[in-house]
Amino acid sequence: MERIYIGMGSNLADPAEQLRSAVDSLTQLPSTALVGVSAFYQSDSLLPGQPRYTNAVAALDSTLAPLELLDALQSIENGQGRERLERWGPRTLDLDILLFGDRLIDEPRLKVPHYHMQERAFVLYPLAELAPEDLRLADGRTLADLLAACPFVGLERLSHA
Ligand code: PH2
Ligand code: MG
Ligand code: MG
Repeated sequence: MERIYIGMGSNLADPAEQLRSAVDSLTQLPSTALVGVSAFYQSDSLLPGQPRYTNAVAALDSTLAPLELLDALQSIENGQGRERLERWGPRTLDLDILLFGDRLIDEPRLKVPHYHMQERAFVLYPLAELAPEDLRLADGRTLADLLAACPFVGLERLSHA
């Protein structure tokens, strides 16, 4: 059993509803328990000219293998109308494996920890609602270190429901 953190994001077709529906699907995953979901946060897209994103983080305990979980997450994305037209295009649903226990994964389909999560406020602040501040990332920095280096700027915390 490993603790897994999933970054969730949407900037199309009622983003908060997309995230709620994704959480529902996470509860249906085999060999997996949903441990918690952060509040939802809104922020501007990293790419200008796109609608604002709604983001959240979910914590799972699972015995699935990383690529099994990735397949399951991609099928949830696809089930919610995700179209892969361009890298970083607007999307109905993005489910990213941020952390998978303390594993370092470097495979063509899956890199963990998720790239750039260390400096993204829309990942770190929701993650901090679920994970201990002494959680250590691969480079030795703790979540508390990363938060201290990442101002809470441009984020709007929404209520949960
Ligand atoms: N995801 C992207 C690109 N830009 N911006 C915000 N605010 N939130 C995201 O999740 C996000 C983004 C590609 O995955
Ligand atoms: Mg993403
Ligand atoms: Mg993604």
